[in-house]
Amino acid sequence: MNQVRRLTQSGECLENGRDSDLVIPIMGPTGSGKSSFIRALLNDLASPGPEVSNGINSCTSVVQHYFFEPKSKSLQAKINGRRVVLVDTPGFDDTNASDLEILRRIAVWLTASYGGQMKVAGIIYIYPIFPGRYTHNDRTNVKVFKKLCGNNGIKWVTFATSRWDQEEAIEALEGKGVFTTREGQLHSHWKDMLASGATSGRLAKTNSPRGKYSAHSLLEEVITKGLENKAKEDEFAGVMVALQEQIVKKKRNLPKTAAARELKKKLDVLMREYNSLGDNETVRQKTRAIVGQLDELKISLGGRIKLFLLGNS
Ligand SMILES: Nc1nc2c(ncn2[C@@H]2O[C@H](COP(=O)(O)OP(=O)(O)OP(=O)(O)O)[C@@H](O)[C@H]2O)c(=O)[nH]1
Ligand SMILES: [Mg+2]
Repeated sequence: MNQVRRLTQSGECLENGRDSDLVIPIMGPTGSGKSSFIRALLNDLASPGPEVSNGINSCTSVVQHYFFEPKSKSLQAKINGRRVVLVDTPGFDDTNASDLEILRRIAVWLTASYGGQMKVAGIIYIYPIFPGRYTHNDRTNVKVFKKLCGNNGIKWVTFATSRWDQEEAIEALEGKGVFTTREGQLHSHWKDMLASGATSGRLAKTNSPRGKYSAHSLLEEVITKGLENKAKEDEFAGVMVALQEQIVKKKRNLPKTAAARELKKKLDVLMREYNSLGDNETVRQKTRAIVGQLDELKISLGGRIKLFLLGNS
């Protein structure tokens, strides 16, 4: 638990968790719509929701949980008095915090809440269907996410694409079926996880429980799937994600977890990219930030590269 205690110094966690809680972390890149999804669920219940930003900078900086009490009778019947805990997370590629810091904040919440015994009922990964390209960074972020979940966690994952409310407007400009085509392309990027039991869904920015791609129906699907993954008949199983299990049960330090090792690979590639851009102040700043993270992850860099990067500072 030392690792957990050390981690909690830099982050939030949920105190007084109940075994019966249905915990659902919401993950995905910065700006993908994680906080908007939670707001859409909470707004019509007049609860204070997470902050959402339409600026260019990342918005959510700490992991924060919200309790959701469904109005829908069918969902109420399914959860049968349990609390639904939605966990908003900051996305990788954040404007203000490094990927390693983001991973640390997520690890803190997952390991420190529920005395390290927390089991999630589902994990939602939100990615915007439009605009933008599926970049190398997007691919590596999903790889880190996959390692964070671990093999056991994959069947609890739902990939949700956001921004489906823009489909009609964009089709008018770019032709019929453009969103469906993009969705198919995303599914092919996620095919391994989809083949291993992850599912997918669509989201639109709406507060209406009856909206076409409503946050409510997606959440209901996720909870239904989570409750169906039973340990024994009539017993909710839940899953401990790999990141949590490796820190709590296997007592690994964060840098030794599979997710952090995957993150190292991403940083290595970024480092090579910046190195090839030549020597200027922006490149030096970016590479210094990456070197800091790699150092923390105990990557041994060739002395020559380090000298090249830091020698000019
Ligand atoms: N049209 C449309 N806009 C959306 C949708 N989801 C999110 N947005 C907008 O996208 C922007 C970013 O949304 P956020 O919910 O703050 O994204 P986030 O994933 O929480 O971002 P970080 O907190 O920075 O990690 C805001 O302007 C939202 O209004 C959607 O489904 N449709
Ligand atoms: Mg947010």
